[in-house]
Amino acid sequence: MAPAAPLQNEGEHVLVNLPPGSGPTVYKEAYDNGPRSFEKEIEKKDIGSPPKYPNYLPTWDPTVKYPPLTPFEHYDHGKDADPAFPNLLSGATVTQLTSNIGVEIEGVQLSTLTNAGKDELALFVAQNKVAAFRNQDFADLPIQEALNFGGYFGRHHIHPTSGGPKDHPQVHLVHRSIDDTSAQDFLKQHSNSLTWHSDVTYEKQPPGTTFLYLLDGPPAGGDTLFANMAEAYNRLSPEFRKRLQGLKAVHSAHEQATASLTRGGIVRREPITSVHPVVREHPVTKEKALFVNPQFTRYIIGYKKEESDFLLKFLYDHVALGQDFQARLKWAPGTVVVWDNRVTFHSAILDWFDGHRRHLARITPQAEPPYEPANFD
Ligand SMILES: O=C(O)CCC(=O)C(=O)O
Ligand SMILES: [Fe+2]
Repeated sequence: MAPAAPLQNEGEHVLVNLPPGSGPTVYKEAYDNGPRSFEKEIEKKDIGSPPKYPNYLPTWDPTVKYPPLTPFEHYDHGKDADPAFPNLLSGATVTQLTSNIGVEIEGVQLSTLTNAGKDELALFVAQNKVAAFRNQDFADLPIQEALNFGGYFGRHHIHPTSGGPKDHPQVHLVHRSIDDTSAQDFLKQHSNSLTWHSDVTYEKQPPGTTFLYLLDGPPAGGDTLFANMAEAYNRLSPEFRKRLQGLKAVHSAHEQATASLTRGGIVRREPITSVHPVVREHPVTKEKALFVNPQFTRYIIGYKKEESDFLLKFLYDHVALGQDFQARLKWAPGTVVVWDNRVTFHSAILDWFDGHRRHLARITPQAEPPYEPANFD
């Protein structure tokens, strides 16, 4: 039997077969119309316009397996940045999207940045949480050059269940072909498509500075939401913040792997669980941020199930309702969005129904193991 396509949007890798004691998150499966067939996922050149970036179409080999990830020393280049950003922003126009999260930048070409400019990019993104760089040549570079650029920010993560461009498994692809109906099918049974998460937090060293760039998208719809998890933490009362001190949570890759296998997709690396602090510190800005998310966090260690579910649900609702610490990014040809995965949540919005392809590529450098702040105030 031909293998089914791997899931192409990590935000939709959701809870299945929750073991007892797992989290409060409501099950959301955007592919509940059953496994998509290999044939359906592969672009059919005779349907609609051909893909603009065929070199970025997803490929996968179900026989390829990767060993467990090994620890590595992450160096965050944001530490070396000039906080005036002379190498990043000279000649640039920067527009703030909200008071506390999100900027749009015109007049910078990321691919030409010097290392000093890249250092500043790491700090700039950590401070602003998410930055949309317009009119970039990133998608037109040879894929290896894009990877070389991203590799400056940390070791490339290879996603356990997604397809990648041929010969470049380090690139995570978000891809819906023109004839894909999974979003419509999902919304027949759900009232919204939100899947708030930080990427692959089940890893021991989850990603930091992360790059997502548009290859092809619908003329309207398919925006991406972001939330500022440092501001989400700051909005809590001092008494409540004290309650979070010392708490640790289990993050699990098992449900994502099970979901992939259930659909006939791939699992390239054995799923793991990791324990991370509920509040982490950013190594450069020293900001504290909430670090639990509905996709991958299962429970708080030491709490009974009802207590853990209650606390996690409160924190997830707090972020989902926090429009005053969220930003909504609109994609346009040439846009590269860079976020700091340590201090943000994001969610795709599956709201386009007009037979358009949506195709993005993610470069996902890993960062340090999350650590708890030494001082809670
Ligand atoms: O499709 C999107 O807008 C976001 C996908 C996502 O969650 C990711 O690339 O990490
Ligand atoms: Fe994601």
